[in-house]
Amino acid sequence: MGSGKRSLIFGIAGQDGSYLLEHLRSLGHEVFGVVRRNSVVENQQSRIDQISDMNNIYGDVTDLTSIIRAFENAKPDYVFNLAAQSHVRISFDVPNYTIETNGVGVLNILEVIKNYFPETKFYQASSSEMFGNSIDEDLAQRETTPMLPVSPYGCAKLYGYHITKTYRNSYNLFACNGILFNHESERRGSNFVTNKIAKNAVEIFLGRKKYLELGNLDAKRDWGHSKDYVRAMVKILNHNVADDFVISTGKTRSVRDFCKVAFSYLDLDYKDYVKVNPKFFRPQELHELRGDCTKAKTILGWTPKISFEEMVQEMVENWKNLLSK
Ligand code: F7E
Repeated sequence: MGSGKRSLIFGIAGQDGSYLLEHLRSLGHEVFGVVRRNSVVENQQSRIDQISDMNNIYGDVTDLTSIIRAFENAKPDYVFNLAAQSHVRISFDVPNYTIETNGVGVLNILEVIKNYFPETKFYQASSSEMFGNSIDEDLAQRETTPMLPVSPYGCAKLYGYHITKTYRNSYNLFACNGILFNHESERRGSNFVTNKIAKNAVEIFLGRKKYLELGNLDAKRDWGHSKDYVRAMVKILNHNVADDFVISTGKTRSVRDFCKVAFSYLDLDYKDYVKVNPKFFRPQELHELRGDCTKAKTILGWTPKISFEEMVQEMVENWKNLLSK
């Protein structure tokens, strides 16, 4: 049974976009998506091929006319902006592009909402990377923690965060930020550390590789599952007031810890295979993240359901299935 609601997702072909599409469908929404053109057509929609329909259009958040076209096509009640240059290290290589997409892209969507679709509810994918190395006394980050980003990615996301709040307060729009900590799954790109570890561990297990090269093994992140986090996005827009929420697990683990768990599923000791290569260091590192999502738990009734161990196992199993074919 349809809910009569219409949702538009910018970035529908990404990890979160694909899970959000499935979740919104399960809630009875009609879902529309914007995908970016990719020279390898198979890469364009690989995550949503199985679930895709005719409701996707080509577009880009840096291309205002394509945004307007997407809105006219979808006539959305809800808009989710998940479109981004999402790799923090690569943002040092393509800073202008990152700012244009992750910063100005948000403004472009907000301008369309303000001028033509002011009743539309808007979700902005903000990020824990905005905190940089700023940390509260209890070593956690929450909605009130000062934001001092340490990467072009973090700076661009901080602009997107503030412009969303500014448009909410200036024009009375229902515009919200989800401040999401790292979230992974088997659909995660394999140049992010979690899926890089999972993939390489399986390649080593299958005898196709001898070792895995990583950067900073002591960096700590608060890793949750993308499936849990897309549920939070919808809850944020279903709340009766527009607001900003941290979404996290509250637990922090190092890259080394991730290696330990992933390799152990294959009965391997990561210490025998993992090497540090400074090539993967960042010009500036964000050392530790641990999110306090008390506000989301209390106000939205959201809690993460998938454990860290289940998530790592899923990622390793996925590569085992793919690579042993
Ligand atoms: O790095 C360290 C690296 O690239 C995690 C994005 O979704 O979450 C993500 O950003 C940590 C960093 O994610 C390698 O230095 C070590 O400390 O998986 P990552 P990220 O940079 O935390 C935030 C919340 C977002 O919003 C972003 O869009 O792992 N690390 N060795 C490595 N990282 C990579 N990628 N590759 C390595 O070889």
